[in-house]
Amino acid sequence: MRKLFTDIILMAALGGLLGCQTQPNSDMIELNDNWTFRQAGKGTWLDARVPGTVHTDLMRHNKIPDPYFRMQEKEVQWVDKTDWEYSCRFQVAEEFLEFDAVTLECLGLDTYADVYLNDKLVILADNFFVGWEKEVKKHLKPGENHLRIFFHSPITIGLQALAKHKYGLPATNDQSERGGLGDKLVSVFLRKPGYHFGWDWGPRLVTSGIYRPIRLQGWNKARLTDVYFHQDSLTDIKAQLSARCEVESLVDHEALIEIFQGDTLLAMQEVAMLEGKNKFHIPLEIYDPQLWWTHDLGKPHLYNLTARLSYQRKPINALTRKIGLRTIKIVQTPDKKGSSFYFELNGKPIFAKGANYIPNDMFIPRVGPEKYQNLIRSTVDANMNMLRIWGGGFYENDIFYDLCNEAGVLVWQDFMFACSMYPGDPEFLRNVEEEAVYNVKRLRNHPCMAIWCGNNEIDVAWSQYNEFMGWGWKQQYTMDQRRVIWNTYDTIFHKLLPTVVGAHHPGMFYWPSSPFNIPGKHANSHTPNGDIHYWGVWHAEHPFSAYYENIGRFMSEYGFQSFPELKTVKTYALPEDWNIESPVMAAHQRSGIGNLRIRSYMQQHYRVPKDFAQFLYVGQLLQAEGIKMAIEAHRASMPYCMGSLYWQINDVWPVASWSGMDYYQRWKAMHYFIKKAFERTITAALVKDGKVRISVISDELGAREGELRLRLYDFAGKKLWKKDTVIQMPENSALAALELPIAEMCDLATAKKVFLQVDLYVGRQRVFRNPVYLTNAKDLELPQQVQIEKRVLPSDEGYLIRLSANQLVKNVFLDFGDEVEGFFTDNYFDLLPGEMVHIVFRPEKKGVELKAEDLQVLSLGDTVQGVIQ
Ligand code: BMA
Repeated sequence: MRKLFTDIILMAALGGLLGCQTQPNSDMIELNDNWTFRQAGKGTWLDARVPGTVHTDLMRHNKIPDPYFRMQEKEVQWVDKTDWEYSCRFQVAEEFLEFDAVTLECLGLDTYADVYLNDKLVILADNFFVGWEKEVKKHLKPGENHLRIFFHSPITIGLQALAKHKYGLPATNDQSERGGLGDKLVSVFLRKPGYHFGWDWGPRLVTSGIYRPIRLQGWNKARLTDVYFHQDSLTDIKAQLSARCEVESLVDHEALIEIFQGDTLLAMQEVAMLEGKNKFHIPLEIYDPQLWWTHDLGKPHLYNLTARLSYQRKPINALTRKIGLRTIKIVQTPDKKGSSFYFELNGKPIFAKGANYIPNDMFIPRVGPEKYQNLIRSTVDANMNMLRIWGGGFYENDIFYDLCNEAGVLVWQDFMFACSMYPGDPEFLRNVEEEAVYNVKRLRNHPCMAIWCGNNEIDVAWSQYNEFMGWGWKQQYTMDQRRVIWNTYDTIFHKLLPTVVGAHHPGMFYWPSSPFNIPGKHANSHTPNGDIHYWGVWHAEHPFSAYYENIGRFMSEYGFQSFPELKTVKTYALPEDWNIESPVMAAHQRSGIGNLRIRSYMQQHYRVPKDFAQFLYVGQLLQAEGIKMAIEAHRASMPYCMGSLYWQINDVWPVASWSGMDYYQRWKAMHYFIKKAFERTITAALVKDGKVRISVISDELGAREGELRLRLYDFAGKKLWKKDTVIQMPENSALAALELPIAEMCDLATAKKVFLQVDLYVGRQRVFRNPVYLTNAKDLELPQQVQIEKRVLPSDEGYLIRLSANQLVKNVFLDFGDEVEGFFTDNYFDLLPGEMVHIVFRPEKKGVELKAEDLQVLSLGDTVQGVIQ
């Protein structure tokens, strides 16, 4: 049995590929059909879906209720405490057994699985994050064969491991109580996604199952098992690469390896294979290289490269990879304050704009390609160039990285460790090392890969070098236990993982933890090195303006919660639950302080609506305004700060959380606000201490002259004051452009009835518009019952919506009601008096007929009637 690296391998039956022949030298039998399952040893066999999970199979047969609905999560907690069996009978033709070798490939098993082929134990799996393979020809027979997989309860395995370890280990988000385990935290002993055991945005659903495809691979003589196109050097003239090929051979023999770009032969080499595993490095060159860029800086050009293995002059198999030519590094140059921390792509410093990313579901196999496509499309649409795959989930499916490659989005990749300490027995360390090698090899060809990071927040949580910092973990242990726990941490994150990255992804930057400062010192909310997670806003109740005071070199986490919109709430809560304190709503709010925080910040900024739907809406505006301010603050501190990744872009289920898009991928107000705040050129305004401070930020790669045109209007559109200022915008820069005392524009009473329109012009073109309010939203005297002119016209993309009003309509929320699903190109925006706004609505289903009367409009002015005093 071996851990397998094949889920991006394209083992072509080379009948037609790059040459012609009659007898295929490899062939595949997919084993994803005809599966049945049952509780181990009990009950009847029911049909099962592969790839899938026990929970989703049980749901399909109505054996368990949908755990996402109301509080039904409770009712399914028994599922992870029993063993499950999956069984599949399949046919093998006599000719298939003529192959020299047949390999059984299981690309993903969740998690402790014994695989039997015709009653022979062939694989003993113990890690979710890797694939498995085994040569099984001798166990197969012509005709019917039988595959059976026994899944041990992960909880049982975890409890055994915990008992053996003698004392527990910290795992802050493991909701053991909810799983009926009291204080027994088992997640840390299992190499399985941490979030399955609960998180502060997710339920506890500890899955089992065959979560990636299974197949039999027949092959002759030899096969390529891996190819890595390592970029040795890159100039304007050429890229020098080496194709690092791994070949498994059944014979000692000569063979030929050729490298093609499309149909063009780039390199070839005769190789002498020995029986067993072989490694060959084949140099190749690509002239006039087209570089891979993030979408905001250029084109993400990809090359299709194929390595082909021939035996006795006949091609026998091939592997194809899409690669990109680019240099990526992290620049840490010492300066007066500390040292820089920024990504440099093809020699250009980039400000990383993006978000943290968690899995898209508790049940990973049911996330289809559309969900991934929509996620990456929404990333690009919102002007983001980086996503961080956070360490409590899983190393994503290939499609995620493929889409990032194509879209020009960089990936910050955590290893799968988060907010926990881990055991250090040799068996666990061996397992971690195999997992790291497997995934580094699987992901290293992707040009989107920008950094490998050891873990999420463990360095700061344990706080080895400062007794008074951290999350209070180490104080629970004896000095001996502390030494052991830290030594294990040190071994995994400072030795094992960087060694694996160095060996298998040479040149790629490794960062021990996020956040991380410098060796021997931990990150806090303003350390001048490395990255920072700033949670003072939210956890410590700092005001939003504190985003301007807690800035580091790279802000890799900060966030603020909101509820999803009512349409989404309706999928899990009945009308009688529509109160954020109801048990059902509370079950979909997993942060203990969540509701408290939302309420207290809302009281500071808005009038708190009594109406539930309006409360959800205002909550979304609150989140959007807060995170917009964070992004503006970070960008205004460029180049000191060179990255801003908010927590978190998506959700695993319908829930109140820090997400910008909910579980159904509906954009929250925040995602629309982020899209604007991440535009290449923006203005940012901070209203504080009776002044408006305006910054101009440009990510353009060239210097420009611009003009700031400021206009103060009342809510009926009457101009009260103006100022124009010419500004110089150097390339990639943030400029503190203006500081205006409010008193210079208007008196305090008027400040409640006006907005400052900040327009930035370059030449004749307006490149950014930002309406700025001089008081808190709750103090604004918003016009009531404003007449909005609405037009809804059929267009190529769906519908064109035209809106205008003669008075300000703040934070217009458009919706076509529960029956019509679709996407608005803008929403939650301020409709300024006299301005005509054009928006496109793309209905999900073609053929829906929509009219202006169908368009529902809610605005902030509508919410001030029924407020909680
Ligand atoms: C961050 C993350 C997560 C968590 C989030 C919200 O620190 O790393 O662990 O979900 O905070 O609390």
